[in-house]
Amino acid sequence: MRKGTLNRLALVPLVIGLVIGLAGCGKKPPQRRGARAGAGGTSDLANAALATYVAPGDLDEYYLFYSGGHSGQIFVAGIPSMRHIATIPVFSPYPGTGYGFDDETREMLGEYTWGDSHHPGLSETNGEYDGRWLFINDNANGRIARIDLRDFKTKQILSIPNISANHGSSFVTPNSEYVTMATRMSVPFPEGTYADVTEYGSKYHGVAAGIKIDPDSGHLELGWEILLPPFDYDLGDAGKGPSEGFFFWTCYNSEREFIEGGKLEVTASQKDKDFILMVDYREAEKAIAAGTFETIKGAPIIDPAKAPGVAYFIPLAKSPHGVDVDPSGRWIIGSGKLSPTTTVFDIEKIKTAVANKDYEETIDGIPVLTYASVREAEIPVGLGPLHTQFDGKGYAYTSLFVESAVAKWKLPPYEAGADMNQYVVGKIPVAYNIGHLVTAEGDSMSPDGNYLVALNKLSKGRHLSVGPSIPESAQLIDISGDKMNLLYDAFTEPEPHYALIIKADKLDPIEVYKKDDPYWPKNPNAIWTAEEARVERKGKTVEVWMMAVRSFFAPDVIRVNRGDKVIIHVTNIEQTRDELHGFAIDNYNINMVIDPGETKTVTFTADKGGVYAFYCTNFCSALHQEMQGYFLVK
Ligand code: K7E
Ligand code: CUA
Repeated sequence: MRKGTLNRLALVPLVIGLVIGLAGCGKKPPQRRGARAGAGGTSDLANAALATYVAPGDLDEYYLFYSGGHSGQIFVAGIPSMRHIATIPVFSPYPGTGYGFDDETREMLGEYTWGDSHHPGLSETNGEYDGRWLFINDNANGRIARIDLRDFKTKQILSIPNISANHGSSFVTPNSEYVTMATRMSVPFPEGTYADVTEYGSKYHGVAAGIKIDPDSGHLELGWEILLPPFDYDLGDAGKGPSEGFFFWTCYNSEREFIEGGKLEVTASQKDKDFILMVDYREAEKAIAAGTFETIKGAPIIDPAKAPGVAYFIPLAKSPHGVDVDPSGRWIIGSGKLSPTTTVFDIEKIKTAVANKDYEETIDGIPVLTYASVREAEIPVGLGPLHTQFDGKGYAYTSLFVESAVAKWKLPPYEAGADMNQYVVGKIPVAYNIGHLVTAEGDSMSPDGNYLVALNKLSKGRHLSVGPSIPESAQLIDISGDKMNLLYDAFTEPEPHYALIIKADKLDPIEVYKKDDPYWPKNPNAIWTAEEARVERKGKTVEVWMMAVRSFFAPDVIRVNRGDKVIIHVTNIEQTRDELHGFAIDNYNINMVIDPGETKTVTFTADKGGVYAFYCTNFCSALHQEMQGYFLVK
C-alpha cells in the first residue's frame, strides 16, 4: 500500500457493486465462509477486501516474519496482503535455495537437519527496529541463529553449552547489545552429566544466557550464563526505557520435581504461584569483570548465590507462559495459563522492592520479591492468556488460548479501587486456539497500532481439507479503530509460533552481490572470467573453479577417477538482479543455487562410476535448458 491508495479508493464502489451485483443475480455464488462465520455482512466484507487488497504492481506496507516451529524455518509475508513471499531456511535444509547442500551451510547446520524455531527477534537501535538482523532460537538443540536482512540469509548458527531446549529466546535489548537464551527443560548440570530424575530437585538445573551481538557484524558469541534452580524457563523479553538493563523470563514447575509417571501438568501446578525470573545484565557483566564466575564446559557461569543482585524472582500466577514489556518499558505483563487474569508489574515498584530487600523468601540464593509490593494490577482478560502485544496507544492485546480470542485492554494508570473489568475494552474471536499474536512493530518502543496478526494452532474450517492435519491460519486483524475487525485469513506453514512485523521501508535488501562490495567477506575461490575457470588435480583430490553465466558453465566437463575427493566452487558472475544459476549433478545429490555475484562450494567423494550430467536448476534464460555439462567418473 505504498502506492496506489488512490486506485484502491476508486475500487470501493466497484467492490461494493460487485457484492451487491452477485447477491442480486439468480445463480448464487458459493457462499463465502467469512460471510457464514458472521463477519458482519457485505459492507464489512467489502471493507476487509479493500483493506487487504494490494493491487497488481503495488507493494505491501510491512514485512511479516513468522517462525515455522519444527519446520526449522522462517516465513516471510507481506502485510496487508498476507501473501507468503519467501522462505528463509535456518535450521533445516531447503533445496529451493540450495541451503544445507553446499559446504558452508552444511557446516553451519552441523549434526542436525532440523530445529524448532519459535521466536524471531529483530535488531534494535534506541528501542526501534533497525532492519539489520533477525535472530531466531532453536528450541530443540540449544541454538540461536542470525539472519542478515540485506540478503535474507542465515549467516550464523551459534550453539552454546549447558542449555537444554532454548525456548526463552530470541529477545533483543533496545540497542542490540544482547539477545537471550534460556533452558526450557532442566537437565543435570553441567551438560552431559548423568543423574536420575529422582535427583531432579538437586542435580538438575536451568541456565539463562546473555549472547553478545557484535555491533558491526552482528556476530553472536556467548557473554555469560547464570545457573538457576531446576524450573522450566519459558518465555522472555528484554526491558526498555526504565526497565532497560533487565531480562525477564517466566518459569513454571517451581515445585522443582519430576515424578516419573506423575504427569508434569499435574505436579507442576501444585503451588499457586510460579515466577518471572528477572536478570540484571549490567550486574552480570560486573560479576564477570570481577571474576565471580566459574568456567564450566567452556562457559562462564555465574552462581547467583555468590553474585547477589544478578537475579530475582517475581511471583506470578502459576504455569505462566508469556512475559512482555510494554512500549514505555514501565509495565511488565505476565500471564499464568491457568488463571483468567494477566498481571501487570511496575518496574518502579520492582526497583523499590529490590532496594528495600522486600523479599518473600530466597530460592538457591535468588531473592523472591514480595508479590503485593511489585504488582500493579490483575486484569481479567479471559481464559488461557498467553502472549501480550501493544498498539502504542495505551492498549495491550492478549491472546486467549482457551477462549480462542484476543482481548484488548487498557494499560495503567487505573483508578484506585475500580472494577478491573472496565479496562478490558474489547474482544474478538479467532479461529482458533490462538498461540502468539503480533502487532505492527509491537516489540519496539513505538508500535504502529494498525495491524495485529493472530497465529492460530487448530484452525478448523478456514481452509479446504487436505486430510487429517488441518492447515493453521494467521488472521489479520485491524486494530486501528476502537473495535477490532477481522480482515483476512492466511495459511501459515506449521508450526506457527511468534512473528514480527516491520515497516517495509526499514529494510534495504541488496539486488546482487556486487563484485567489490566490502560488506561481504571476499570469497577466495571466486572467479570472474572464463580464463580463471580450471580443474586442478592434487593426488586424489580434484578441485574445480567453475563460472556460471547465461547460459553455460565453464568448464562444462569434469573428469575424475572413482574414489576421488571432488571440490567444486561455482561463481555466478551475473550482476543482474534475479539472474540465479543452479548447479545440480544427476544422481549425486548435489544441489547448489548461486545468486548473482555469489560463490558456493561443494565437496564430495566421487563414489559412483559412470557419466553424470550436471545442469542449471534455476530458470535463467531462453537457453536455460542448454546450460548443462558432464561429470565423468572413470
Ligand atoms: Cu507460545 Cu514457543 Cu512462544 Cu509457541 S511459544 S505459541
Ligand atoms: Cu542458469 Cu538456468
